[in-house]
Amino acid sequence: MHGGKALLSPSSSADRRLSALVRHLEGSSSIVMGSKDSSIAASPTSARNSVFEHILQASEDPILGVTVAYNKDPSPVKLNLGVGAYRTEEGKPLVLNVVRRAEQMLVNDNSRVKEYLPIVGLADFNKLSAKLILGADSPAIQENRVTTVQCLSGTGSLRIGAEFLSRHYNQHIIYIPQPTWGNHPKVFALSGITVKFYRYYDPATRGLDFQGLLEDLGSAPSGAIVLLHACAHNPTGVDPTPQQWEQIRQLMRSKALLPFFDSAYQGFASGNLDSDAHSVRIFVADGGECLVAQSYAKNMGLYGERVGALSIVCRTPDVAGRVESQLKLVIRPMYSNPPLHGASIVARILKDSNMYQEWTVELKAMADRIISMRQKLFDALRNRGTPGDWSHIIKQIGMFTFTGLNRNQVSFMTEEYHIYMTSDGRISMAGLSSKTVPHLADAIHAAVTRLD
Ligand code: KET
Repeated sequence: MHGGKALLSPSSSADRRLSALVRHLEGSSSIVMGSKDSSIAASPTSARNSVFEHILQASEDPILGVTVAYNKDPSPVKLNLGVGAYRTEEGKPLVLNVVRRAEQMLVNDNSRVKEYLPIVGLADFNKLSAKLILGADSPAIQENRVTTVQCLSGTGSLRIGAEFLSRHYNQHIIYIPQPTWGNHPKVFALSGITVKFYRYYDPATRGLDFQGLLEDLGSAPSGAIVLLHACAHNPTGVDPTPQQWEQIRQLMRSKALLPFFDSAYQGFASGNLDSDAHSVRIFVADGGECLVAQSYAKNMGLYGERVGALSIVCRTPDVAGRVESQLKLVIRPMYSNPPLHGASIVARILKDSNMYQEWTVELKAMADRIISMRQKLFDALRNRGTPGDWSHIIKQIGMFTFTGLNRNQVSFMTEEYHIYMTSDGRISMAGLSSKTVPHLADAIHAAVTRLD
């Protein structure tokens, strides 16, 4: 979308975008938007040299690249614990029954057409998504202070929110947790927002560095944006307690810090959709403003359908209306309007109380299977007498275990045991099954006994 330099100097990216816009408005726009060196784009093709000759090979994405490496490995025992994608006990991807049923209904409904959706997406889907995360009785919804737009899953929702803030919010600094999902810094930096970190995880206790968090947010400039994982923090699996959330809320509100929630795992932490929305709801209950990016990739297993929503909770309906009008201007030149199919599935399920009920049961079953994998892996390591305290495996929450294994141990496990995971030592518990636990436990045991 913009030049690769943006990561290093977001302000120059914003400058470039502004000057491209000025040139465009002056009617002299002949350059490629975002290109720093227009001579490259303008150079004539010749028989021998590619106009792309100067382009360097980029490295694979730290998470999705793990799947690329896994796919190339011919070993029959290979195991992909990289990307956060749910697998059954048989190691197979899962399409929820309720999703299949909703799809059947959509296919059989001859009144359905394939017209474009509005720029903001499917109205029912938006309304029901806000209700799902904010609660059916949310005063903000009742007072019409929430604007929700359908976006391309969680990532697209974050990206639209970031772009909106970059254009219309006065403070261009975001604080994100250290560590966080690897795509967060890129999404915000490419939107022209300066990325800073706040302390979150303490490797010594394998728990929350709450003091560090409070200190860092306490010294953030007034009005700064703060990214918060709504639940099931990725990659650490460590969430604040309700009391700690309350302290975070008070601190943030006292400093007018703007909360931007990333909710990619609602229902996956506790198995309960309402409990997993607790953090977001306390921030909305105080009447203040916030942004929420929702993803249905994990909790409805709709990964490839790219279904998500961005909600912006505002002080008044009037502000919400104007915010929505500007969100449309962000979305229209990016992808015009979002896809119909996935949002229609979600809307069907959320609208019908039987289907909703069926979904919560299937969701709970996924969450429970992950929890049972935690216990199995913990027991397997204890039975092997693997050195170290592995209790964090059962204490952590959500899809991932942040094992504490280092980069060398991870490469050893990949080379010797064909186990694929991200280099920070994160494993997707959702990719594990009773059959593969012993293989993983053998690999961890060998890694920690042979390598420091
Ligand atoms: N936020 C968080 C915290 C997150 O872990 C993911 C995905 C997303 C947003 C985006 O999901 P989307 O598919 O755009 O709705 N995380 C997994 C997949 C990925 O990296 O894309 C992962 O961490 O493995």
